[in-house]
Amino acid sequence: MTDLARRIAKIGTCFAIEGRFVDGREIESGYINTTYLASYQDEKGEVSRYILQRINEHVFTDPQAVMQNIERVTEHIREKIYREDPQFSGQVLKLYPGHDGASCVTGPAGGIWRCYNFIEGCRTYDVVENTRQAYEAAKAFGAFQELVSDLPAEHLAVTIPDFHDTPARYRRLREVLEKDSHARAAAAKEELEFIEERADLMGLLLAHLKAGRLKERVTHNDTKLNNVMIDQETDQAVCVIDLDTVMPGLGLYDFGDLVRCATSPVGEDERELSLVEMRMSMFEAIVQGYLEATHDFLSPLEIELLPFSAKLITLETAMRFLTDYLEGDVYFKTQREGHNLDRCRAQLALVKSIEEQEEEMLAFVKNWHPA
Ligand code: GN1
Ligand code: MG
Repeated sequence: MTDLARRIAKIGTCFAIEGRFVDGREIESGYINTTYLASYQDEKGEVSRYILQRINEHVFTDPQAVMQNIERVTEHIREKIYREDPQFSGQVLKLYPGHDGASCVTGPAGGIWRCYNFIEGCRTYDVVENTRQAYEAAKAFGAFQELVSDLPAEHLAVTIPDFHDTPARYRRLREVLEKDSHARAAAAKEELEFIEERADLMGLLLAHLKAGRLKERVTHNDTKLNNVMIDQETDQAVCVIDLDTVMPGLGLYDFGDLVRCATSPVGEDERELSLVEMRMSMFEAIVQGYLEATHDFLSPLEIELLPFSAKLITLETAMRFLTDYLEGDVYFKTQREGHNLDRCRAQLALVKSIEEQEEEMLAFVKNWHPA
C-alpha cells in the first residue's frame, strides 16, 4: 500500500463506513478542497466507494455552517425525490457521519473531513464533448434549483459573504492592485483595462435585487460542468455535486456560470486564446435544458437576463483569478507559474466572445417556448 493510501485509510477510520479498506487515490479536479476516493470491501466481496474530503478552512472559515447547509439541502432533496421518484434515491449525495454521528470530523492529522457516497457509473467532464452533455448538465442544475425552490433562502447560512457580489469582487481587485504585493500588476495591464471598461455592468443584477425585481433563492453557486455526475453509458446527468457554496443567491449567477463552463471547446485555463469561444450550439442546449426544468418558476426578467448573466459571471470569475494572481496565488490551487493569469485571460476571451453574440443569444432566449 502506498503512503497516500495508508493516510486515506486512516482518515476513513473516522467514519461509519462498513467493510475493509482496499484502495484510495486523490481526485484532483477541484481548486479548493482536497478530495480522495476510497474503496471498501464487505464480507461478500462487494466493493463500495466513498469520497473523503477535507474542507479548505482558509476558504470556508465556518465549516460547521457549510455542513449544516449541505445537510439541510441533501435531506430536503432526498425526501422529495424519495416521495416523487424513489428509483432515484440512490443517486443523491449522502453524508456518512463520524462515529459520534456528526457530519464532519477532525482527521487523524488535523483538518475537518467529511464523507460522501460515490455516485457509481458516472464521470465528470471539464469540457463538454457534445450538445447532449450541455443540455443534460443544464437540466441537472435547473432541476436542482427546482428541487430547492420551496426551501426558504433564509434557512441557509451565508457561508462566504458577498460570494457573487461582482462590484465587491471589483473593489477587492482594485485594492489588491493598489498594493501589488508581488509586483505582478505590470503583466496584467491589458486585462485590467478590459475589466475597467466594463465596470458599469457589474452592479446590474444586484441593483435589480435591491429594487425587488429579482428574488433571492437557494442557489448552488458553483455550477461548474465538473460538478455534475454524468452517466458514462447514456450521457444523462445523474446528480449535482459540490454543495459547499449552496446558500442564498441569485439563480442567474448559476445559469451564467454554466454557460461560462460548458460552451467553450477548451478548458478554463487555455493559453491559446483563439480557441476560446462561446459556442452558440452549446448555449442553445443549455438554455433548453435549464428552462425545461425552471420555466415554471422563473420570472420574465430572469429569463431575459440569462445571456447577460453569462457575461457577468465570466467577467467576475476573471477578476477573481486575476486578484489571486496579484496576491501570489493564495486562493485557487495552481499547477504552473502564471496559472491564474492564464485562467483570467481565457475568461476575458470568453467575455469577448459572449459580447459578440449577445444579441443572438438574447433572441434565442426570447423565442424559447415550452414544448
Ligand atoms: C472554485 O472548487 P471548485 O473548483 O469547484 C471556486 C468557484 C470558481 C471555480 C473556478 C468556493 O470551484 O467559485 O468558480 O473554482 N469555488 C470557491 O473554476 O471559491
Ligand atoms: Mg466547488
